Order: sequence, then C-alpha cells, then structure tokens
Amino acid sequence: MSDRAYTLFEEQQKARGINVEQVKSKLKALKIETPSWGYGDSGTRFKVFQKVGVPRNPFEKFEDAAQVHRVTGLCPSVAIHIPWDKVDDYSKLKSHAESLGLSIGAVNPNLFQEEEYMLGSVTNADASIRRKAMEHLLECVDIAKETGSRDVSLWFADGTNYPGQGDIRKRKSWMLEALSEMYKALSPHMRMLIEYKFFEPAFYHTDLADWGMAYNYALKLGPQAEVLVDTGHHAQGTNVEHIVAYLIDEKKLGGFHFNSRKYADDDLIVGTTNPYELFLIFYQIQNAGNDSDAGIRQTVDNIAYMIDQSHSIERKIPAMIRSVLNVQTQCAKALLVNHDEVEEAQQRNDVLGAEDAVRRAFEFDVTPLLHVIREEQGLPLDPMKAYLESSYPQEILARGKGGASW
Ligand code: LRH
Ligand code: MN
Ligand code: MN
Repeated sequence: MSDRAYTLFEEQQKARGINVEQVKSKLKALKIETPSWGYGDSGTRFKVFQKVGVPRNPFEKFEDAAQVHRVTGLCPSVAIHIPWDKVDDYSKLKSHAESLGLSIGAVNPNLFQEEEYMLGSVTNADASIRRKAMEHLLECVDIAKETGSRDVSLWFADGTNYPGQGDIRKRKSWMLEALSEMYKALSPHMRMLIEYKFFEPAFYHTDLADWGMAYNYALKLGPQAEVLVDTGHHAQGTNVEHIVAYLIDEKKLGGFHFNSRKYADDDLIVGTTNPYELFLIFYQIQNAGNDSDAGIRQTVDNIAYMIDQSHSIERKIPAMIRSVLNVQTQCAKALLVNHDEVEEAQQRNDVLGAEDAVRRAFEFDVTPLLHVIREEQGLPLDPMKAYLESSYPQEILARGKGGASW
C-alpha cells in the first residue's frame, strides 16, 4: 500500500470529522484472545478430521498461538479449557507462555464430556454428580489463581431433551447454588463470565439458555459476575448488537466469544458470513465507549474479546489469523462512524440519514489504515502472507498426525 493511499484516506476521514490519531491508538490497543482448542483437531459430531502438524499438547498449542500473535500483534493471551489443557504444573505452562510473549487468558471449565454429565452437571438431580461438577468449578478457580488469569468463563451444556424430563425450577436453583459457591471462591480481581446458548446438546430446554438468564444470575451473584456473549449462540435473526448495547448499559457485559454462524452454533471463522453484524457490534461498543457515565466506559474497557472457533476443515493457524484480522477490520470500520452525525440525524428524526451515517463507515476500505498501524508497530503489512511464507508451517509438519483434539 502506497503512502498516497494512506494520505488520501487520512484526508478523507479528517474531512468527515474523524480523529484519525485516536482511531489509530484505539486500533493499536485492540487485543483478541485466541482459544487453545482452536489449534487442536476438531470437527463436527460427524467426524473429527485429523490434520498433520496439529499441536500434541497444551505447550505446543501456545507455540502455535504465538505465531498468530507474532504476525498480527493482536493476540497476546490464550484461553485454556480444562481438562483439554490439563497439565501437572500450571506454573510451567505459565512460564512457557511467557517465554513466547504470551499469557494465559480465561480458564474454561469443561462440564460436558463425562459420562456422569449426560443428564446434567451442576443441575443434575443427583447431588453427588452436582458435587463432582462443583469440585471441577472450584478446581478451575484454583487454576486461574495459579495462572494469574482474571476470567473464568462458564458454559454449561445442562438441559433436557423432553418435556417433563427434569424439574426446570429445581434445576434453576441448583444452577444458582453452584454459581454462588464458585463466586465466593473468586479473588477480588477475578471475574466470572457467564455464557449462554439456547440449544445443543440439549434440545428441549437449556438451563442457561439466553442473555436474560445469564444476566439474572450475574445480577444475583454480584459485581464480579458478568455475561459472556458468544455470537454463535443465538436463534436465527436475533439482534445480537442490541443485546450487546443493553448489557453494556447495565454494566454487565464481560466479554465475547467471536465466531460466525449461518444456521446454528457453526463455530465458523468470525466475520465470514456476517461482517456487518460484527461491525454493528463494534459500533454499539464504541458508542457506549463515549458515554458520559464512567461506569459504562469502564465496562467497555474491560470487555474481553475472545475467539471461540473450532476450525474443522481449515488449517488451524491461518484460520485463526483470518479470524482475528476480520475482527480488527470490522473494529476499524466501526471506528469510522461519526457519532455526532448519527446523533444529529436521530434528533432530526432522519431515519435514512442516521442509517446512512452508520453504514457509510462500513463501506470504507480500511486497508491503508491497517497497513499504517502495522508499519508503526513493526508488524508485517500482510500477516497471513508473512505466516504462510515463514518456515513455521513446514516445521510443524514434523509433529505428524494425531495431535490434540477435543
Ligand atoms: C459451547 C462453547 C463454549 C465452550 C466452547 C468449546 O458451544 O461455545 O464456549 O466452552 O464452545
Ligand atoms: Mn463459546
Ligand atoms: Mn459454542
């Protein structure tokens, strides 16, 4: 990209009243956590495809994640999933991460892969199974203390397949019981992020089905509990950006799991089928980031942006690079919204003018902007190309097949 392209871009944006220096510094501050499970073999319920060169253990997952950070500068932390990333000594994993310029991000308990959890984990009618699940949650809080992680992200598969199968209200109180016990175990700086999903693997009712339920638990628990929005966990047509704006306004949005969906919880590369939705999510976040209420601004500052994808047919590292670049691109476009212009149009009740002021930002080509910030940070202008042309894709082939999988 020539200097000319950027000069033109800058002139154009300044003429629109956009503070380009501010846009650049906000973009440089954007951090996106990648998930350890996105580097391992994964698939659908029909098949997990085995790839050559997939990490064989949590340590190698961090090595792959370091490559994503090296070329994008966007991903300094990695979320772990327990027991997928179980190790004997978490301080070793922590120092390994640090030696690669990374840190361990959110700790994700896993309460959906053991036989006993078939009819539920923390909402199982059997008290001994509920206890076992509880112990795992507490173990994850301890791991987070050891790894220095701020967030423990919770997603429960608990639910039922048929009417009458379980007592929905009893299960609701068991859920609160478990969350409350876990909440008490958190250190003061820690957060509990409560994720929701409307179906799958349960198909009749899910105990934590939507943002309202997650919000209600978070509200009952206290300030350290917040809601996590996984973009793939909504019914068709749901206005996700509305949920985002609402939760920020209630100071209860803790973070995101980004991915894209066409039909259900597809776990596809974020921004591939619905870039405008991603843009509109960032538009809401940035709109709230300008609020006069310091609490709302603080909520925005503390949002954890995380990828949650399981690339089933794509090569893992390039797929992750694509994901984070898509997030960066839509964030950059949303930073070009002139909020005063939108507000003025709203005040005139100019429906089309307001829509136009938002959409126009989406239509700009932000490539010159992204090139300049990468150049200023000493990053490759084209991170994907830099990765593909490095020796790493070849080197990892020596790992062979049969790497870690979920
Ligand atoms: C559930 C989910 C949740 C899990 C992850 C592996 O669908 O989004 O966040 O922890 O997938
Ligand atoms: Mn998720
Ligand atoms: Mn999911």
